[in-house]
This record gives sequence, structure tokens and C-alpha cells, in this order.
Amino acid sequence: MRKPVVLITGAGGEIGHGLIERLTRQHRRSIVTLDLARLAPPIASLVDREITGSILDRQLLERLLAEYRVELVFHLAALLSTRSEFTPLAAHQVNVEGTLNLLEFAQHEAESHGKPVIFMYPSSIAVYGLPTLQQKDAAGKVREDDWTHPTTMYGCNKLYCEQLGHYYSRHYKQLAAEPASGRVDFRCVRFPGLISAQTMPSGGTSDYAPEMIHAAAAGEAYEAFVRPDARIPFMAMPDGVEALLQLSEAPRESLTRTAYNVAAFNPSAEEVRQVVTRAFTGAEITWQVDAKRQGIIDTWPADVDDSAARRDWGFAPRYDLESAFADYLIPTIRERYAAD
Ligand code: AKB
Repeated sequence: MRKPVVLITGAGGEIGHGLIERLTRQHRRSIVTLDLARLAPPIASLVDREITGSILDRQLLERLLAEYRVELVFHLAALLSTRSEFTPLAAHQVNVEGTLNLLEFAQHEAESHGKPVIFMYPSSIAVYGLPTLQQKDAAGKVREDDWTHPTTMYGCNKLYCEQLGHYYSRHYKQLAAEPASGRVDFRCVRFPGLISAQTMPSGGTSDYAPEMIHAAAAGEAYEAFVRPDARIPFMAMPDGVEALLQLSEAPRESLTRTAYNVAAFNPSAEEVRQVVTRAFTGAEITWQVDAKRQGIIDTWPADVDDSAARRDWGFAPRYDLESAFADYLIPTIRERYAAD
């Protein structure tokens, strides 16, 4: 009998940290992680098995299949938007080929143990592409199926993988004699920029907000690479982790889509600066706009419509901008930098 486990790829990243801590508190499942690098010791101590390797290594995935009974996958491994623009081919390999490998792995798992594998996939507001600032301003809260014309490699990768996941879930091998779809139960949360008190993001374009906060907490000056009026949606990491778990536990029959927007707050960069300087007196935040990275932010929506997530699986974020800072970011970050 193979041991039932949850598989988390890219477990060493920002979402992985929060997710592993949260899953461990539930005490319900054994966790196997797959990441290119070793996990930080406090996180590694929470998992049952840590595998150092690549999602592109199919033999490694086959060995995993032979050893464990995987019923739930959190496929978090990805190269983010800024990084992907410098290495688009590597981004395609990791973000698309890696995801395809994992979808095939999940399909084979489900065939071998006879139960659908829930496949959780974090997508992103990067799947959107608003052509002009005027259209961005006029668009308001963007719905899942509108404005999906991404301009970044990462956005293209995420959008295509959302569709691949939908294909595996609903139409896989639709011409085969025996029905084969539905074995992968693909569920995707389209995340805004995520802000964690525990970890620093790397390689993203929404990084200016968490960078401002962490720099202020560390007593360092920070030059933001966007304009003060740059506006996209953000979410505190605990709400992001909760969204993934909540969607993974939702009854299949209540889900009307495979990809869901989620939203929490959408401050301008200047509004983030103001909250940060109120919290960390003396914080030095100035503007040094990188027109190209700002250009990417300008194509992402100022806000998203998450009514489908609220209706289908009860999504309701705990934190707005003020409470994210007051109740989560400031106390946790202060403690973190005081300990360093
Ligand atoms: C990025 O900036 O690339 C990510 C994202 C918004 O998906 N944080």
C-alpha cells in the first residue's frame, strides 16, 4: 500500500512556506515536497519527505508515483514575471513543460489509485493584458474571461496552463473509446500580488510593495521602480494560502469554473508608501521608475471581480489594506527583523 501524501512542488518559495506551516497545523496529511533547492531548516522539519530535484525530471516523477499515493498536488513551482522576461525559454520550460509533466503525473496517479487527483494551481493577474492606461482605468473590476491578452512570457505561460488544466479536467483524450477526463480535478486561483511577512519575493513585478515594507522594517532606504499612481490588486499571504486550501476542499459540484479570481485590496504604490511610513517612522521610500517594469504593471488590472470565488466556494479574505498591515505584516515583520 503506497503512503497517501500531499505533493507540493516549488515548496521553498513564498507560498510554499505559508502553505506548509498551515497544512502542518491541520495535522491531517503527510507532506512530500519537490524543489530545486533544499528547504530552509524550519520548513524542512515540518515535512515528511523533502525531495531535491526538478519538475522537468520525468523519471523522478515516475519514482514518486511508484512510492506514494498522491491525491492532492499544490503545483507552486514557477519563474515569475520579471525573471521570465530575461529568460523566456527557461520560463517556458519551467512554467509550461513543468506543469504539463505534473498534469501527466496527476493523470497517471489518478488512473493508478482510481480516485481523482485534486490539482491546485496558482495562476496570476499576469494573465491579463489591458492595452492602455485609459482602458485599465475604465475596466474597473476585471472578470475572469475578459482582457486575457497577456504581454509577458509569464502571463502567457500561466494563461495557457490554466487552459491545459481545464483540458485535463474536462476534455482529456475526448476521442478515446474509454472516458479519460475528470481524473485530474484541476482548480486554479488567480492571485494578485502576494505580500508575506516571512519571506521576500524574488523575480516578480509586483515585488515593489513587499520590498517597500521589508526595506522599511530593516531600516534600509528603498527606491520603488514604479510610479506612485501604479495600481494593482494585492493580498496578504495568509489569505492566499487560505484561498488555496479552501478551493482544494470545496465540493466538486459547487465549482462552476476551473480558474477563479481572488481579490483583497488594491492600493496605489503611493498608498502603500503612506501606510509603510506611518508604521515605520523614518522609512525612506523614493521613486526611481523603471519604465519597462512599470509598463508591465500598466497592463495588469487595477482590480479584479472575484464574485465567482465568493459564490462557489465562499472565498472571503480576512485582511484589507489597513488590517493586513496592523494585524499581520507589521507585528510579524517587526518580530522577524528584531530577531536578525
Ligand atoms: C509577479 O509579479 O510576477 C507575481 C505575480 C503577480 O504573479 N507576483
